[in-house]
Amino acid sequence: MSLSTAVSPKPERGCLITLEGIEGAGKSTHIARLSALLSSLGIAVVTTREPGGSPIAERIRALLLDSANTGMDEIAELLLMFAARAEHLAKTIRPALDSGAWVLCDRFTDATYAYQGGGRGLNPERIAVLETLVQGDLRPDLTLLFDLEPALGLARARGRGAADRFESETLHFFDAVRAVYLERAHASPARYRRIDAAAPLSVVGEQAGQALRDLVETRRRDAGIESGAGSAP
Ligand code: Z5A
Repeated sequence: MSLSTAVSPKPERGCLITLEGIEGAGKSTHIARLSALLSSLGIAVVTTREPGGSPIAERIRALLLDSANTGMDEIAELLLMFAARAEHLAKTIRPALDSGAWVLCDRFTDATYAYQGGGRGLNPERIAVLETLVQGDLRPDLTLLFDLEPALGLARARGRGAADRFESETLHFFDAVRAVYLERAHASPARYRRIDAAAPLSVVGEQAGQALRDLVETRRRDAGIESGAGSAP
């Protein structure tokens, strides 16, 4: 018996899709609907978030968001973001992608460039070093950028109650965060889809859904699979 007949083929790696944007842009609202959309197309999906997404990473998240930790050193904050990400990748994201599932992640490394780079003013080259250390060559296949005026996003988010350590930042901080997101999207248009997050919920949902359908279509075409619900890419 030849070995090849006994081994099932390795599943094609899933896609990593990240949702980015400032506070209150609508990422958490839309992630569940996007997951349902992918499932309806016959794709296994894992939804997750950063910082967090695995037991140790969630404990690091609690440290990072705790408003009692005001004044945390900026490099410590950067390293904690990547420590959480290393755990998240090892325990959740890579196993899911390797099994062929698609991963929908509420924030990823673009948030580090935007918040620690733009907001805190850290050098993006330092962030890039950590990105390579922690991720190797893994990058998102698609990033949905929910773009919004910070004043509107903060008004939405602050309507929810007590602010965490990031929500307590100034409008100036969030302007800098948004500027980096927009620069990055402009620099790599093939990876990003900018979505006008000030539009009504249904319009935002339709734009985000279309971006995912386009990616599914591309993957199926590349794999030589006829398009249509029910057939995994
Ligand atoms: N952070 C970082 O600094 N560096 C990093 O590398 C990473 C993260 C990964 C995580 O906090 C913090 O960590 C984050 C950046 C930092 N802090 N900030 N700022 P989080 O996960 O708790 O916070 P978030 O990601 O910003 O979640 P959010 O505030 O909940 O935002 P959202 O998920 O985009 O918004 P939402 O919850 O879907 O919507 C907010 C409200 O607006 C809600 O009532 C919706 O019904 C409403 N909404 C949403 N869309 C619309 C539209 N289109 N019309 C009307 N109303 C709407």
